[in-house]
Amino acid sequence: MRKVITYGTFDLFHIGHLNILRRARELGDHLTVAVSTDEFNRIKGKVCTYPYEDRAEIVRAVKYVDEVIPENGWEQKVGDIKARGIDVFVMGDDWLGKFDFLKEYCEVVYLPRTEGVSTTIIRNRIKE
Ligand code: C2G
Repeated sequence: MRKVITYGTFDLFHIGHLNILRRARELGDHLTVAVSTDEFNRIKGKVCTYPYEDRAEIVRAVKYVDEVIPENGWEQKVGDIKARGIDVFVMGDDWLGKFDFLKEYCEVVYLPRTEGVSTTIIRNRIKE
């Protein structure tokens, strides 16, 4: 079984999130998604609209997702990849190159972001 993992906040779930999860799952047979906790988002400097429990539950309900785990910090990726026998690490290409150090442990794939949508754009549109 070819196992894929990806990481993210997934706040105000939108088509860009769905696209990356679908494409990540298509790279293997099993997709684990590590959803950033509220505490880790504070470290990332992100203020979320939805709390972790809601963001994780929404991602868990996506048919491309087989497993959701919490992302508590920057440093857990190597451990996750080893512990879970991950074959492919996937991120959107806004992270291009940032996780190449993981190539020692698994394949690293950066997928094109979905243009024109982001949590920030959605939040600003709601404010208008
Ligand atoms: N994404 C995308 N297209 C968009 C918006 C987001 O493909 N229009 C992708 C991002 O590239 C990322 C995933 O969706 O791979 C989740 O995006 P965010 O929730 O913004 O996650 P981020 O804050 O980038 O957290 O350790 C890694 C971090 O947790 C990544």
